[in-house]
Amino acid sequence: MILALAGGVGGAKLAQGLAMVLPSEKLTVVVNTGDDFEHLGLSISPDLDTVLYTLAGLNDTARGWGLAGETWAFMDAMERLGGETWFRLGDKDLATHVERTRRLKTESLSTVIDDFRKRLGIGCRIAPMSDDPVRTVVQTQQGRLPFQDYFVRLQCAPEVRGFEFSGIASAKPSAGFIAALDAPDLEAVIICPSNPFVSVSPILGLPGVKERLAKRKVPIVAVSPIIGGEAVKGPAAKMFKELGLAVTQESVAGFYGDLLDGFVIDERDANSAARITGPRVKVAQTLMRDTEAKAALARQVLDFSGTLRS
Ligand code: FO1
Repeated sequence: MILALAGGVGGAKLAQGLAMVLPSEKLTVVVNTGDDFEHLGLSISPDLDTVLYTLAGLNDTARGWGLAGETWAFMDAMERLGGETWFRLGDKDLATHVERTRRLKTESLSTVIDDFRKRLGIGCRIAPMSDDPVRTVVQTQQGRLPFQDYFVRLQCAPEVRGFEFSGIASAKPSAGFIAALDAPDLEAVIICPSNPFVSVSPILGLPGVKERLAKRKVPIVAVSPIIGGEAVKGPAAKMFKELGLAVTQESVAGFYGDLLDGFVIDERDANSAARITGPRVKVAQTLMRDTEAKAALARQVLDFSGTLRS
């Protein structure tokens, strides 16, 4: 069994690759919920929805979030009424949020997501990292900002000083996450190319997760979200700079520290391999432009993790 840890777009792409090359019962994808928030009275889980829509083949690849073929009548009507429109909820996407919000009154997020993924025809397991609320807060030079305010409303403009994950100390990993961490047939943990600060950190920071990982003698392999000094998508590179770190593969590997057995970097950064101490390094084509590239990277990551197994 392979456990993949994922945030938004980059994480969803590799998760899709893994889902293409593994039998569905051999894959569990655990997803960050630190980006979740309540908006217009609805429970929004952006990373879970990105993973669901991508694995179902329903995602909008150009925009990077939401559903393909989306329409915006709800947002237009909201604008006419002077309502909040900075966070755009498409008409089709709205159904996900309305139905999730209704069901969360009596069910856990895990149960709702498991049902959604079955209804969307997804074979592998998808679990939120936790059923308890964890909310990422970005510490910036403009003060502390809830994640979506920083990310969408302010377009990641404020300079970052650090991060908090409100609620994490009392949050428990979800049952699906614990089951994967403790699975007797666990073969490897793959950290997808998601933002280390805001997508992967909350998952690894849940109480007991690092301890459970340390007990398992399975390879932990991260795929870097940085290529040639830039993030493929999102503010990861900007965050590294603002936190006083070089935007390099060494910085990404350094962020994960002792946790990693393997680290996958892009061909463009091949010359940094020699400077990475600690994990074994694999150089691969990590830019996932199409489904073939996602499957090819997934295969290489799995083969690499196989060579790390003692
Ligand atoms: N990202 C944006 O940049 N602008 C939006 O208006 C926006 C709306 C949105 C609605 C539903 C959803 O599931 C995601 C949405 N996202 C939007 C993406 C999302 O907020 C971020 O990409 C993630 O939180 C970062 O991983």
